[in-house]
Amino acid sequence: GSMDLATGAVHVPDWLDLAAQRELVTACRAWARPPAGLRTVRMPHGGEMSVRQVCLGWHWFPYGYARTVADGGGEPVKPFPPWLGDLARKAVAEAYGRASTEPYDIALVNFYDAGASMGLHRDSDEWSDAPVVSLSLGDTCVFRFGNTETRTRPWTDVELRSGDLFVFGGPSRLAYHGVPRTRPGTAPPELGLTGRLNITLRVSGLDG
Ligand code: MD3
Ligand code: FE
Repeated sequence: GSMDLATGAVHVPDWLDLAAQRELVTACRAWARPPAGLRTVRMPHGGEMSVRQVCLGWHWFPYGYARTVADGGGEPVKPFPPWLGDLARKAVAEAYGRASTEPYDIALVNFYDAGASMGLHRDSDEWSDAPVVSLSLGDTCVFRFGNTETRTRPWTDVELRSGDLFVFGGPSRLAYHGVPRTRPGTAPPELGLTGRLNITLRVSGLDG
């Protein structure tokens, strides 16, 4: 069954069966290939994120979106396939128990190797309040869900496992969150995946 972590933050463990997980891993591997493939995100003050990322539909950079790989070679970003939008609406429908007609048009795929982590942040670069859909594949991680006011406590740590769905909408849409660590070696062996993948599906609120 699903669990509400906060209003609008719904965790559905084991939402994807193994066959669906394998299909998504295969798709992520294809998206990771150049051009406009996997890249290291550079922060404006010179740091690099330990998580590597590939974008579909819109290219994310700190702090905005573009149609080309702004911090790479300027290649056009890969298209967002319609089936991912269908999957996002189905995820929202099942997590919230109501239909979704939101125009999902962005996928951000994060690749975590054994030492990778993501600091506490808010996702505020989208011009839409549509829920963010998160799908986890591979190694288990510790996911930290904070509050909407400060980057400090209170927060709650939950484990996200391969196949889990999380939907973040309503008052949780702008909550601070991060991934302090993964648990290397915990991926289901049948996936043939080293590390962790997270796919977030979003509505840009941008046109075209
Ligand atoms: C809560 N990704 O890509 S997924 C991100 O596991 C990101 O790679 C993490 O944070 C990951 O921005 C966490 C869970 C998640 C995603 C988006 C959210 C939680 C969220 C947006 C708003 C609130
Ligand atoms: Fe985020």
